[in-house]
Formats: sequence, structure tokens, C-alpha cells
Amino acid sequence: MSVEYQNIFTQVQVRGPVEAGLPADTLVPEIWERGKGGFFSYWVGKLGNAQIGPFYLGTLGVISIVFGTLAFNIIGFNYLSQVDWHIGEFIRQLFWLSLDPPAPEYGLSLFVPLGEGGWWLISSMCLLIAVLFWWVRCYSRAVQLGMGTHVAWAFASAIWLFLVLGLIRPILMGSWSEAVPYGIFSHLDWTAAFSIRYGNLFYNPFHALSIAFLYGSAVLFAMHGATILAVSRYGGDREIDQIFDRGTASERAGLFWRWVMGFNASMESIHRWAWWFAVLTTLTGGIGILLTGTVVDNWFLWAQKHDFAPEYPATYTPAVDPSIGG
Ligand code: 07D
Repeated sequence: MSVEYQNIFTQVQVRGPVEAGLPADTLVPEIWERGKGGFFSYWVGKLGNAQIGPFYLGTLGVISIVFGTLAFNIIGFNYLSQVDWHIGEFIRQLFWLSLDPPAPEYGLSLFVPLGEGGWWLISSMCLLIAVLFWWVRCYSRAVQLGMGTHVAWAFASAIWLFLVLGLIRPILMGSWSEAVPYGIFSHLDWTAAFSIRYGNLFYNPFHALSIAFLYGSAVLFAMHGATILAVSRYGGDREIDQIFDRGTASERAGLFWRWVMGFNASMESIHRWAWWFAVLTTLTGGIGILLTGTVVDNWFLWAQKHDFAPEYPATYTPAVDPSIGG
């Protein structure tokens, strides 16, 4: 048998009793009993920890899952009804099916015929409740474990963009029809149409910022993941222990980056870099979408006004609209 190099990333799958972790009432008394079960999966162990469970299913989790399941099923059954309840067609056309928001004439009405956007409104409300309750669960589980709430705040940034797209901007624009439809290709079409309608989103500086942070997140993650893997043979996976030690994986990793680009992030700061880049992707994105149609109607003209998109040459003759004649 070949001996594989082992670090805490590549754990040998030793099977002992299921590890329950801290008692659930470590810090705050609980009304919920944490699940007792838990099992091991070899293949899951290839991706992460081999142990699955025990789960903590609190009130917030139950509410979130119930409303999330409702949203998912309302969307799915609407798709099914669109193909006359034919399962084969449902599968064949899945990517083209869509549950759309109400048409513009309904404005912000909450009473819309079910088949004309009413189901979209109901599923959106369910989805909103599910996402918000999942956020509170995420926050309260962290507090329960005596952790910081960094994950919850990063999640809040994603929810901010989600809320701007589906709730805040449509309300400011006075119509649910502004919101994103629930469908694979329909939401892609919506995205492209949105960009064209508002004069090319590339000229929206917040879209640009969002892209910079998105790409930046990918680069940082690649650099950090690769660096830690590269020094895991020296114990780099014990990141935090190594911050103050000499001769460690950490020191080599830092030295490597100082050799390569003259600067190195620290074991702690790299995680702050990653957190901020990820959070700023959706934070700036939400600002960009919020401004579109509310404050700025055409990003290309806006960019021309601010001297970073070219003016058309003076010789340019505008096309004549044939319906007006001329
Ligand atoms: C969407 C929000 C958080 C999600 C949450 C999830 C559930 C359950 C279940 C439905 C991802 C809640 C829900 C858990 C769901 C059920 C059953 C996060 C989201 C909380 N763009 N663009 C961005 C690029 C162009 C356009 C961001 C690149 C064109 C629009 C990002 C290019 C056009 C919008 C980005 C490019 C256009 C965006 C998204 C290149 C036409 C947005 C960031 C190279 C196609 C969004 C400011 C993100 C935004 C957005 C990248 C091109 C339109 C940086 C790389 C010019 C309309 N674009 N884009 O993390 O924020 O999303 O814009 O061409 O709304 Mg863009």
C-alpha cells in the first residue's frame, strides 16, 4: 500500500464514534435538543469531513426550510402547469420555463391573478422569509458557538443584492415587473435586457467595481488556496498556530510572496482580504443596480457626460426613425 502524504487537509478516515462537538447549550440555554444522529461517508470524506450530522434544526431553521420548500415547489408546479403537467416536457424544457413577475400594469399591487404574476408574488414572499430566517439562523448559531458573526455579515451582503434586485428597486420603480423572473434562461435574458435598457451596464461604475471584486476574489482565493496547499507539507494547514512561529510554513509562504511580488499578506490579513473582496462584490453590485433607472437612465450617456465614454464624431448623422418619416 502506498503511503499518502498526510496533513490535516488529507485526514486518514479513522472511524471512531460520531463527534458531537460542544454541547448545544454551551453559552445560551436552548429550547431545542440537538439531533443525536450522525454518520460517515467515505466519498464525502474525499471532499471535506467524512462525518455528516448531527444537524441542529431550530425554530428558525424549520421556518426557513418550510418557506424555502414552498417557494421551490410553487416555482416547480408553475413550470409543470406550463407544460400541461407532462413530466417529460418539464425535463426537456426546464431551462426555458419561467415564473415571471406581474406585468407593468399591475404596478406594486399585491392582489394579482395567480396566473398573471400572483404566484410569482407568493413565491417571492416565501423566498424572502426563507432567506431572512436563514440569515438569523446563521447569526444565532454563530453567537451560540461563541464565534464572531463574520459569516452572517458576508451573507448579509449577498442578501443586500438579492433584495435590491427583487424588492427594493422594484418598489422604487413602482412596479413588480422590474424584478427578476424565476427561470434559467429567463433570468439571463432579463440580465441582458436590463443592461441594454439602461445603456450598457459596463459603463455603470458600480458594476465595474463589482466585477473587480469578483475577479479579485477569485485571484485571492487561488493565491491563498495554492499557497497553503504548497506549504501544507510544513504544517501550513495549522495556519493560525504559525503566525508567531519562526521557520514555519507560514514564514516560507510569506517569504515566497515577498520574493515574487515584494509584499505578503499575513495569515490573518489574507482572510480579511478575502472577506472584504467577497463582501464588496455584492455590496457595490447592489448599489449599482439600485442607481439604475432610479438615478441614472442611461449609463453610456452618463459616461459620456463624465468624459470617460467617447462622444460620437461630429460627422455622425443620426438614423431617422422610419415610423416618423423625414
Ligand atoms: C445574484 C445575489 C445573492 C443571492 C442570494 C441567494 C437563494 C435560493 C432558490 C429561486 C451573485 C438567495 C436565494 C438561496 C434561490 C430558488 C428556488 C449574487 C447574487 C442571497 N458582468 N450584471 C453582476 C459580470 C454584463 C448585469 C455581478 C462580468 C453585461 C446585471 C458581477 C461580465 C450585462 C447585473 C457581474 C458582465 C450584465 C450584473 C454579480 C463580463 C448583460 C446584476 C455579482 C465579463 C449580460 C449584478 C451591478 C454576484 C450586479 C451583476 C459580472 C457583463 C448585466 C460582478 C464578469 C454587460 C443586470 N455582473 N453584465 O456576486 O450586481 O452575483 O450588477 O461580461 O444585477 Mg454583469
